[in-house]
Amino acid sequence: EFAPLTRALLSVSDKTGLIELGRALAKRGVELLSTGGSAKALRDAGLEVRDVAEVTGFPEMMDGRVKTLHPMVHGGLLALRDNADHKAAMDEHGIGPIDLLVVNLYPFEETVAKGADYDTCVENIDIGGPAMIRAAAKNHAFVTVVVDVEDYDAVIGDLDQHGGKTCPKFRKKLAQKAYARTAAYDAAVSNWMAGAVGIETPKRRAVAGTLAQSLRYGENPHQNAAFYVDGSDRPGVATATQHQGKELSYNNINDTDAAFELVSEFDPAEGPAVAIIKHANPCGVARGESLVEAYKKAFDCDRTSAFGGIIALNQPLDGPTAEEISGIFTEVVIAPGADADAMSIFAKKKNLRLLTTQGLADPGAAGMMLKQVSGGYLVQDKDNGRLNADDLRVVTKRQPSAAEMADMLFAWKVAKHVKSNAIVYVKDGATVGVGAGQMSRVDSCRIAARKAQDMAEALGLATPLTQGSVVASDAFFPFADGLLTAAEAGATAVIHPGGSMRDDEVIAAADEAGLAMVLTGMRHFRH
Ligand code: 93A
Repeated sequence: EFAPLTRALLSVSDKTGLIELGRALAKRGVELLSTGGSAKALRDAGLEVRDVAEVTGFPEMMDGRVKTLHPMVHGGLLALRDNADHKAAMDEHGIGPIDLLVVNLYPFEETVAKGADYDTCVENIDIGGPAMIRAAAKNHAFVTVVVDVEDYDAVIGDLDQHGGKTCPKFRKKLAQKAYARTAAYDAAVSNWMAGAVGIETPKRRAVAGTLAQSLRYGENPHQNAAFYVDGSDRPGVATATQHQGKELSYNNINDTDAAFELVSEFDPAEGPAVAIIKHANPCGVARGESLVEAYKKAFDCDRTSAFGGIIALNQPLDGPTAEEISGIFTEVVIAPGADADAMSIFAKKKNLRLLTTQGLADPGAAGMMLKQVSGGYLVQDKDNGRLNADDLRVVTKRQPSAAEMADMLFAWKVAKHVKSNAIVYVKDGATVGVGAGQMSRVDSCRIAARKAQDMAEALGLATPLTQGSVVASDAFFPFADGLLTAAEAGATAVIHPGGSMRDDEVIAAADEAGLAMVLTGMRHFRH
């Protein structure tokens, strides 16, 4: 039969709540054992404490590196209380049981985060703490282990509920949490060391997450979900400040990320740009003379889809743009800042979430992407490929005009952020048709052109905006059909990677249709 708690060992770096816990335990007749600083804190509060050094018969030594690593401690934690041999060993060596272990570890993660030097980080690797935690957790049939200040109250509550014992289910839960803590701690140490010895492995990134937010649900309400952050301080959805509106959902975070990464492709020095995202795909991206003009142009690409969208700006939100955005229902706006006018306009829109960042994302920065498949993970570098006009090869008889070239580079940047097969029509620095996520490229060409046609009707235009546009394709045209569809829609220039077996056929078709075509030699699949 499991006996009431008799002895607790408290050894904590974070002394929050320690005195209260010590008092509550002492009041319930539990003897307190403790290490240097923890013992002092308890004693200063007037509590009776036994030093671990007295129990082990060894002083804490080597700057505290060896304080609890001793059979008098580990025997007390690991002994099976219902095993005759274990009992005999305890009697023979005078080992007393330790029924409750309360430890929080040397603040290794905080020390690294503070930018401490190498030796200081090493000195903050806790050895004795994890050893005790793992021992107590292994022996959860008899021992209660606490690694989180947040659990102190629950332990006292449990003791009271069970007449001075803890409940087996609760001990098991705490043991699991204890192993999660030591695993995360060791992961933090190995990540830091990987950095220190210059290893930048996918695995290193994959284990580097900490829970930032428990989400209400995932992509759908029956899916549980959470948001983990990797500790990076780069501008983005993970580090943005939310000024108003309810918590972001799983889909909001995904879409906001897509919007912000896309708009960050557009250097603010070259003027304002706006991206509107729905279901992780852009339904409008534009540059403008002003931010509000850029927004209007982006909105006019596909007004239907923009409803309930997520908007990203490459410049701080201003009053006129905020006013214009307020005209329809929008889920989230993310921008590198917002002025007072904009803030007061948005304040009236309680449901609209406004997020501000410290600058834009760096589209050229290295990063990792992680995707789960059944039975494993796919890990790859982030697609940070970028082009300059000099990388392009014109393959048609007709050279593109300067205006076509500018629009093609714009379309190419957008296509990188559209789910494959991606087709993007652009005119005068604004998308005018986006075809996303189709299994055949020609369908993406058709859908994008059809949507442009629909918008022309809605806006009362004589011809769709694809007339005189350019078109970008995220991968090569395997046949001439997609290209011819684009030409029919009125595109005059085409940008794509090239590299198809039928490039010659595709180029000949372009020449015949009088199109200008440039090859990038780089592909931007995105799935
Ligand atoms: O340096 S250690 O790895 N060696 C040990 O034997 C040991 N035992 C407990 N660190 C050790 N601890 C850690 O000391 C605990 O995990 C806790 O974080 C800290 C509490 O020290 P103090 O009570 O002196 O403030």
